[in-house]
Amino acid sequence: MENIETLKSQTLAAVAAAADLKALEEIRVATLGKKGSVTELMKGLAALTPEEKKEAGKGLNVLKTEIEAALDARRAALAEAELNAKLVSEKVDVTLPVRPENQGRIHPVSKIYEEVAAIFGEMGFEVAEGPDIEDQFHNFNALNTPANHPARQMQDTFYIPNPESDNFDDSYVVRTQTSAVQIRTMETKRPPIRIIAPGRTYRSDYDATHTPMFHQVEGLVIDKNITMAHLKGCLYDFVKAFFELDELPVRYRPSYFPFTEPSAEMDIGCKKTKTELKIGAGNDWLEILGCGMVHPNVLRAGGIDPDEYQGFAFGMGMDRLAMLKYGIPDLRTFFESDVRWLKHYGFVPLDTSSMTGGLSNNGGAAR
Ligand code: 2NL
Repeated sequence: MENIETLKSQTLAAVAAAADLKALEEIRVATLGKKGSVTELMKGLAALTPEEKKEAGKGLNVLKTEIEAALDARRAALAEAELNAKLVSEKVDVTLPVRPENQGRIHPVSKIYEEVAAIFGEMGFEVAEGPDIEDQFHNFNALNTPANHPARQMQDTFYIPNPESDNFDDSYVVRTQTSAVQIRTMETKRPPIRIIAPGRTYRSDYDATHTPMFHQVEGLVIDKNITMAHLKGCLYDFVKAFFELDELPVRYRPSYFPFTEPSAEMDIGCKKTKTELKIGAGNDWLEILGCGMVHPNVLRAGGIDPDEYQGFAFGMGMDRLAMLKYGIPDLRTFFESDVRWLKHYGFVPLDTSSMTGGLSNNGGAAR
């Protein structure tokens, strides 16, 4: 027993003094290992009488348990100390100003989102958002796009199976346009309605001007006595504010969308040369958006009486707006997450877009 007490105090002192995990492991091997001191003592039990064996064995078991517990506790304490040392050595002072070379950039599409929201916000529009995954009613049927319509074709639309139904009509879609957001607004709010719906949209297409995920902004105005003149005035003000030009020729061409009647496409004036596209006065035209008067069937689907209310709507691609405004040639590069690209085309985070404080702030050092 003398032996055991001495061994115990020596071992526990050594454990307490161990400076690292390696030292702890050496103590474990020296006491509890195959040839360790405690193990040797246990082997010695064989030579004792049954009475002696019982008592000494119990003492050794207690000793073994105590040493194991001390080792575990010291191991945990060392691990915590190691973590604390790491936290101190890797401390970051978040109040320090960002080094210019490390500063992040706002993606051009986010910038366009802010600019579009600032312009329409000034005109009294609210921003509405909705889910990326839609049912076919909100994405198609409610938009006067019936089941056999070409716009629904499998090659353009990404369908998502409905786990609760084998009927194809019940499958979901990743929205092909943001119009469903406006349908949902009509279902829940009474006119006057004045909203824009910016967000991600999806179509199965991929080349220099098409990516399977892209960004759209649609707009919807519904009130009594809304006419095409309101549409034209609103969109004219928008394009002038967006391209930051006092003079910008525009024209409307007749078009077709299932959800508007009549429908039109709006072009803005520009000058195209072999190497450059300059927006403003010139001999050429550039298509910028689609628009029209909301089809009575669409108003009805949203629970609005077309005999009492009329509306106009429009839709445009925000990625395309970014390409045109900031001269970015290939849409695919938008979504490659290349930091060099983002450094070149991105925007300084604190330069917010506003109609009074500057829309694009692109005169600064890094745009
Ligand atoms: C385009 C054309 C357009 C709309 C979108 C719309 C939404 C509702 C009702 C009526 Cl809820 N219309 N949206 C209308 C005309 C054109 O988008 O070229 N987009 C990229």
